[in-house]
Amino acid sequence: MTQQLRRKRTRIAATWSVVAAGLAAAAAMTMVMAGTATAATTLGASAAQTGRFFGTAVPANKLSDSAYVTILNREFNQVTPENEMKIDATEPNQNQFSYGNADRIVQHARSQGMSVRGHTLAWHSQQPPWMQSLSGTALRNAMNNHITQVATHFRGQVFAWDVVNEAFADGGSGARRDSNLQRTGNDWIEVAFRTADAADPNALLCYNDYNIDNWTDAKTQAVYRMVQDFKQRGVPIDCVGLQSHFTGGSNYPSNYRTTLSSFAALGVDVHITELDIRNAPADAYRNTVRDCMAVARCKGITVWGVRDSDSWRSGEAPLLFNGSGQKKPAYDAVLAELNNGVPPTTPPTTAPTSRPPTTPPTTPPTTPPTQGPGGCTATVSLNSWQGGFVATVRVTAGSSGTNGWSVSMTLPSGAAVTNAWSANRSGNSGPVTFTNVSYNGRIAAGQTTEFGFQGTGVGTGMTPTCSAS
Ligand code: G2I
Repeated sequence: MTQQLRRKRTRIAATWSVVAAGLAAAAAMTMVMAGTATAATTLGASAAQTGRFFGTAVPANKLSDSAYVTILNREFNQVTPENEMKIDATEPNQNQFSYGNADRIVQHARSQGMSVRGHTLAWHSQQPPWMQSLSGTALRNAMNNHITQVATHFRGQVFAWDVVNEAFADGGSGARRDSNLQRTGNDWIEVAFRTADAADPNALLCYNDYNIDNWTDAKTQAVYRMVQDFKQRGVPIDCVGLQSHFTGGSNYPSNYRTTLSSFAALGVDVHITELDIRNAPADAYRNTVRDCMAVARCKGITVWGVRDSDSWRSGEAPLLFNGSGQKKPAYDAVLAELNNGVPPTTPPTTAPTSRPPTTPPTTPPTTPPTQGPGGCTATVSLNSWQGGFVATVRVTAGSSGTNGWSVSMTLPSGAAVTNAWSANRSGNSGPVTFTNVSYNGRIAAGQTTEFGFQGTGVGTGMTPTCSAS
């Protein structure tokens, strides 16, 4: 890839981090300074406070299950199609592509402001029969064509791809897994990454595998060395996905955090991509989430299903909701840990730079104006993505400062506010008004404060008006 494209991706990813950190910082400030806000009450909102995602695998056929969709929409801010983006689903016949079910999941996610992880472009498993029968150059070309077509189709809608899935062998060998793809040549993985990068230079490109959770396992070490090698040689890899299926024979390892931080230290993000834990013990879930929160580049967690009855291993009841859709003890443990997190990246200058104290400060953080009202102005800046946006609103006091302020604007048709911070809100579509919270009503002459809100739809074209008291 060109350096230009490389920088582009880095910039976009960084923008997201800053937005996320701003969200986190704003939430933290609200908690600390106003003393009124409470911790977020859903998994996705809690993860978003620290710029992370909390998602789930979603199969298309569950989108018509209203009990399922209620939980999905309420709790999660990221989805991974469980099977619908796999090779057999998207290219059932060679060069005939089929995106119906994957598109349905993506559309649902976008309508809810959820991000989408793409899973997966190159894998030895779930290949359609035509691909299973190919080898050599014909297979290599087919792989590249598949990656190009699928990554292009979902460009702008998928923020991260599992480009290559499960390419290493189990056991102590540290070797590549034997497969038809591997037999096309050892460079097939890096070729897959370069091909994906050319098709979608803005998506984060991940290597994804299971049983790479225990730092001392040969398989973990082998994947680590591959990522290290890719980074050294400039192969475009941005992230490692640890599936973290602590089901079957696998358990949460006590050195899990070492694994997460070791991968992160190579300069890649870490995603926990398919988490489930046999019988869902609260402790193991708590430890897993705590480890992620402790590693700045652990950017999110995806559980492999919503309710136990949705799990590929339903017999182990490994998820956060029971078959009736009720929260299990593991849910409470996960939520508590997500609410304990610190921002993963450096917050903006107005934000606290370290873990916020748990008690509110006794003095207000801004200088009270000596007189007022003297008017105010407001400007809005946007960070947008497909299906949603974060608006940051800057309020500037006029010549005599403010004791309180109110900012009104009209949202474009189809846009709606999902949450706001550092301001009280009335309305969520069309005309909306934000007023100061207790700690940021007083602004000295010429000084500023900021609040923000997140929305679905397109947020461009909002013109805020400010009035002071
Ligand atoms: O096996 C668990 C996961 C391991 N990591 C990669 C993931 O992609 C994988 O997901 C599972 C899905 O959860 C299953 O739903 O992948 C399986 C296939 O490898 C999926 O199972 C398949 C069944 O084997 C098919 O018989 C079935 O038609 O699901 C298909 C759709 O329900």
